[in-house]
Amino acid sequence: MALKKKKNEAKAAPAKKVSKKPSPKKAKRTAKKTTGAKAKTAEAKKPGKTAVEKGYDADDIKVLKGLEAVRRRPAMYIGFTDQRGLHHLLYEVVDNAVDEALAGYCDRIDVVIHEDNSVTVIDDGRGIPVGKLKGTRKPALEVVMTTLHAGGKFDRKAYKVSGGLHGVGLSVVNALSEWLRAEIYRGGYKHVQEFLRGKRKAAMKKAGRVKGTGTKITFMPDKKVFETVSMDNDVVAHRLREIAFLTAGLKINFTDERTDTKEAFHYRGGLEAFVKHINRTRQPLFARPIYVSKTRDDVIVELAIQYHDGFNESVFTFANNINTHEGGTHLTGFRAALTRSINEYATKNNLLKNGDVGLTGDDVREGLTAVLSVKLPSPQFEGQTKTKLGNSEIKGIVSSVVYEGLCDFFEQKPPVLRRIVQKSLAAARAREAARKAKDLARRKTALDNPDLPGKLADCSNTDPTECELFIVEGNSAGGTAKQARDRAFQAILPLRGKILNVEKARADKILQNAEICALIAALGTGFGREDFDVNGVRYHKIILMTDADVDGAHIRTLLLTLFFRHFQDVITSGYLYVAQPPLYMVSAGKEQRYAYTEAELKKVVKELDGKKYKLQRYKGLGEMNPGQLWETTMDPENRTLLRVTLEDASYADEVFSLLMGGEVEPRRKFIEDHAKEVRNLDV
Ligand code: 0RA
Repeated sequence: MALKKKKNEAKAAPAKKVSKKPSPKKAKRTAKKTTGAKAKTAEAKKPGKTAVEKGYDADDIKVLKGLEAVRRRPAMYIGFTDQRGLHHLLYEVVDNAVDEALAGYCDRIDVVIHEDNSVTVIDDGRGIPVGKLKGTRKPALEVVMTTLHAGGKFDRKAYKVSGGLHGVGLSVVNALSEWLRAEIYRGGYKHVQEFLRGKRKAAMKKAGRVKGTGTKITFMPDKKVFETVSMDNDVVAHRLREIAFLTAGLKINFTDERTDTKEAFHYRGGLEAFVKHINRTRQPLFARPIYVSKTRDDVIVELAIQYHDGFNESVFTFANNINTHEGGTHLTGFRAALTRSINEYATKNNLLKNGDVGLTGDDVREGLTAVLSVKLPSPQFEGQTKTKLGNSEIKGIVSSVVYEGLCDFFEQKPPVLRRIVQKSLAAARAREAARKAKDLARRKTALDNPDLPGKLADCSNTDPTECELFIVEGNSAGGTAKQARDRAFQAILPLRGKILNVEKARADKILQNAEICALIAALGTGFGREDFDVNGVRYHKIILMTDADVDGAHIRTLLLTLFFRHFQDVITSGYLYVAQPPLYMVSAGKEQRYAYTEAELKKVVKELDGKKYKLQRYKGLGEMNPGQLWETTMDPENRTLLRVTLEDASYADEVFSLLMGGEVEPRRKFIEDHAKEVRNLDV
């Protein structure tokens, strides 16, 4: 789960960081950067030789201006200049190689992160064209690498990615790289060209004869642009595995020379293998996933589904290989078709009794694992993180393709249909029983009780937009937090020990858990399909504040899973945060400094050069006194909060089901793979 934390750090935009010592320096650095960029522009405009005199033509000037814009406003092209943006550079190159695979010309991609953080992507596709491009005096390679949106000249892609951050083009990768080297194998020759910050270093050269075709691109992300140039092994591996699942047969080899690790992703079964992979910790109801695939109106629809003996729904959707975490029209179409086809075939086969009123969407999705992938000509991405598919025509297309596919399948495999219907009926009965129990128990449960739980130390302000709720692990840290807080707008809810494993529980059982009931009452949102309403939320900042040790990480994962499963709108509304308590305090004489990461600790120690210092490792929040906790973690002026995205939470959910699932082997492997990070957390 250290992995989770790293991801978070990369993902969320920090709120204010004021007190951290390096920030004035950082500010200076940024200032320098800006003036630096300005100076350069000024230089280019300096009187003297004009661009034309120097041998540039109008096209060259356009090129320089285009890439200069990318360097000046990188976020406009890649979204962020933190680790997320960094990863986008790699994904852009990989996506281009995947396009070759989708066109049927490439079946292998090698990705290597080198020790100096530069990255190489090699594919065995056709190779970027190297001939002179019509209307220019340059090889196509150079145009592709130095011109914004040059892709249009080739129009290799049937399924363009627009609106999102993908598909920005190789020239953006080039512009944001300190250096880039392209090697093209094509027409019997190796061709090489190098670039510096988006500008060609020299003309493309032939460098010997070769057999076969392909492209090799090595780039060094620019330290002047990115906050960090070190890619996260886990995040990259996760994405490459996803791409391999989505592109059946494609071999992706991933080498990280920094850690001397290699992974190979190759799935002949594509989406079927993806679904089996997700269910690897669970007991499936039938061995082989149901698979549907069809192209209609230029839209490719692909779906694999398998039920398991648990209660959760795990549906992953993709549009043009982009993970649509926020769902969209393809998901809506799929859900409608699933409910309709199961109900129809259940009725047709007399599987519903007279008294049964029909299965609801919730009933047919209990214990469902599915992956839905669509490819469409011009996707529109919406939503907070631009991961929601908006094209309205897709709903009907997916719905009809899936409906027909499932009907065909049920026609051929009645035993599988029967098992699904049995499972859905069990879900329907449990839901009905829970509803009755709830009606009976109304007023008795914390759920409907307007009284706030006794453990909650509420704030005096009642305007949700100004209020914060800290969910704190353990009574002792809870006590410190209560003393530390600003009671006007900060509320504290201490949770005792481990909360319930929601992976294994239905709603009725969840409501018997005192900790969760206290949380529901404090949130004010209600709970469950009919009662939950994010508009009732009493705090617009809900902050998970857990210890920086294994237990703390575990509880955070559990809470993220709970929110992901049962309070999802709290996440999509942007109300859920993770607090960032410091890992270390370094005291030298009267001076006290905090370090929030291992890297920061190194820096602080270096800056104290020679001075005697004392190092304290905070294992738990309880080790800080109220003043320290306020100053480092709770004071809005000084703290760093990480906003949780749906992607973070769904990742936590995945990690969690792995850790809590019944299967021992995948769990053992996971713990082994991450043993080092876990140890780091618990020194
Ligand atoms: C433009 C046109 C063609 C291929 C490519 C670009 C291409 C780009 C990348 C980036 C990484 N690997 C790549 N492989 C190919 C089509 C070439 C043709 O028609 O022969």
